[in-house]
Amino acid sequence: MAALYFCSDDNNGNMLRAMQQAMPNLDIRVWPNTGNKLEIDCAIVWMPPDDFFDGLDNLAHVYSVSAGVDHLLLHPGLRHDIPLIRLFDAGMGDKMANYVLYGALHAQRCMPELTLAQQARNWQRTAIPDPASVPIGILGAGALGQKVASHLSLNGFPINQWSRSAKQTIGSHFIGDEQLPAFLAASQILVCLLPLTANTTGILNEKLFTGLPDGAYVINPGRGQHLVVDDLLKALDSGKLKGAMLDVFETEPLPEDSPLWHHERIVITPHIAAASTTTESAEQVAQSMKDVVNGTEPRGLVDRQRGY
Ligand code: NDP
Ligand code: OXD
Repeated sequence: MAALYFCSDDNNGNMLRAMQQAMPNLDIRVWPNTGNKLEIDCAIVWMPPDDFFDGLDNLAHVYSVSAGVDHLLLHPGLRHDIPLIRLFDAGMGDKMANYVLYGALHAQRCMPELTLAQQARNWQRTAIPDPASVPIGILGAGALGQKVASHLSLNGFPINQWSRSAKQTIGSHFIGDEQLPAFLAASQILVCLLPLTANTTGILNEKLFTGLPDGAYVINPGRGQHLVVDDLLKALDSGKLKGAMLDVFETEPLPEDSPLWHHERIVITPHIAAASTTTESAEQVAQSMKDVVNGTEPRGLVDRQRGY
């Protein structure tokens, strides 16, 4: 048994070392040094290149060093019958909670307006609303959505959460397309923590923005393809939305000529909302491998039908 490893942003090798420490008896090969490809029966990856899976004819499992698996579901070289196992929180929850809190405070403290006032040297004393009067709607109530909800709630914001299925959440919970309009109408700040699937691609669009209260603020650390950029720009320019904070983009790095870079009401971060912790990631991969060997379903097994 051998594993083939590739993590696109593991520049200092910390993730690889954590994997080696957590699985000292596993033969971990680092792409492109594959050795005999037929000995490889699993892959540990984040954003593998298009030819990564070529010739891995005995590949049986893929472990994604990420929460989102869209990069694998859409990978041109990965067979559709190979089970995918993803990370579940793995240190991302706390970081994501702080990222979203930062964006929420930016909106609640009227920073989009105050930043413009500063540029105009305008001493614009603005009445700051209490967090209790700024409800936040979170699209997604999974591993990250729930962590974010608790953190925002502890900071005084009322919470709405939206998901596909019923579950116990903090604040008010809305389910499915039928309850989406009520959820949106009640959300002054909207956070997207959905996985990218056929159903969620382009969900942050003109129709959805229209359903939000006037002057709402959008935070997207989900995936770039959730957002229809032109619709966002129109909603910002018309004043329907007062601002947005974006961490993820359809093309990353965000191209230099993107209009998003220069928009005065948009805060951009380069997909750094929540990196997973190396030790927790490696321990989860090791545990999932044990589960597979023991015939137990690993916690992060992806349901390919659902797309997450
Ligand atoms: P989970 O799979 O744990 O949660 C996903 C949530 O979305 C679930 O509550 C699910 O509903 C809900 N959902 C999925 N599809 C729909 C739909 N069609 N309608 C309504 N609700 C839906 O994912 P995580 O919380 O672990 O991660 C969420 C996403 O965050 C990742 O997929 C990734 O894209 C992004 N991410 C971004 C990072 C960054 O640094 N920017 C870091 C990590 C993740 P239900 O509960 O009913 O299944
Ligand atoms: C993830 C991410 O999905 O980092 O884990 O975006």
